[in-house]
Amino acid sequence: MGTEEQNLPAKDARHSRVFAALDRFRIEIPSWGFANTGTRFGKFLQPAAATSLEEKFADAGEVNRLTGCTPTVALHVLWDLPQGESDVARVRALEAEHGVRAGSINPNLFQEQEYKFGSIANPAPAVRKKAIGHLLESAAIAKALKVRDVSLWVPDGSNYPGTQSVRRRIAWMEEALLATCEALEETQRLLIEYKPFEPAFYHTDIADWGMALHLARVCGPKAKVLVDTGHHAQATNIEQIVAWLLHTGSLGGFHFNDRKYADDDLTLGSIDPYQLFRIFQEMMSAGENADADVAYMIDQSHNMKGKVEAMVQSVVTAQELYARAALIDQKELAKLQDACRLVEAEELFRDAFWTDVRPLVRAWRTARGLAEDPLSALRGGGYVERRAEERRERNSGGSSAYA
Ligand code: LRH
Ligand code: MN
Ligand code: MN
Repeated sequence: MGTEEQNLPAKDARHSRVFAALDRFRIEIPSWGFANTGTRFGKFLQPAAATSLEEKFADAGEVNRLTGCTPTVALHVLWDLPQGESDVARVRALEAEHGVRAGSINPNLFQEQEYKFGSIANPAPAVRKKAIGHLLESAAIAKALKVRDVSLWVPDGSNYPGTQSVRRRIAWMEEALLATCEALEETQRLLIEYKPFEPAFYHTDIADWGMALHLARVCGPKAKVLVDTGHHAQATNIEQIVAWLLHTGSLGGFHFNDRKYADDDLTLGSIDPYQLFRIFQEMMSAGENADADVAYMIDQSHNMKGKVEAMVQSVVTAQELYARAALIDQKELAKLQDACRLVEAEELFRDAFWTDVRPLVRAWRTARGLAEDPLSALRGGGYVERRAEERRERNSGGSSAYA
């Protein structure tokens, strides 16, 4: 028996659970993960980075071709759709050309000069009106593209105690989000993303899941909460938040990334793969269909790794951790939990995490006609090199701080 086969769990229930899990697993990739990004200290440009919506779609199509599980690409309105609704025809043509569809529509309330003191929570009525206008335009784009989710992160907050009324800002946000939800079709959703810090460092207007959940409830059933794994204080028990959001029927989706310190947006599982495993396990413990209406999305933007390579790496990592979580026999685990057989329960949990599922995931890919190893297929296919040739000139602006 080859080592590959020795590593496979016996052809049993575990094996078919993993295949079924991989068959249903889909994860959305962000357009901005293919573009040059940086830190507040500067950008390092990459010759193959995408500089237009066309190039982002091409890269997203390549990732989907290699992995078979990323059929949609998240779009950021100001970065990707500068003409608003008039960009719809352009998106449609790109979808047909590259075999990936537009995914969640992300309004952008953090770039305009007027938003220095906030967007939908700005004390100035005229600024709030402009921000609501952008949310309504984003909802209209989502409608025109027949996309289900508008995925909203509100960057508002303040930097010093006493400089803003937290309570009045809550009421302004309720008004803006309610108006946005009213503009959505019954089948569409507003996903409300929370974050406790950055760009504001004293208070953020939607700092945690409790605040996001309150706003979602004000808006009604179309609004749900979005959990970005990088948006928590260190040591927060994220899977417990997931459990509560599942219990209350208010989990809309995830932005997955990894981090060591803050909202680092590193590739998935690069620092703490056990964290993502625990989230997937929490989802699976709620039943096979628990994630049917939960959008799994990647929100990463790493500066040093090649963009397409980093995206493939993250997608493959997500598949592997999802597969590992699928190894757990949920009924058996529940029995052990009920009997308070702590060590056995923990070992069942840990055993799944420590099982090398890579041979099984490779076998699944082969069975589904996909590249056995997407990362080496990417390297072997020369896609990045070809794109670097075409894009080099557009990416040769040098690296400058605050570009
Ligand atoms: C904010 C955030 C949000 C934005 C993205 C670019 O930190 O996570 O989701 O849309 O980064
Ligand atoms: Mn995010
Ligand atoms: Mn973030």
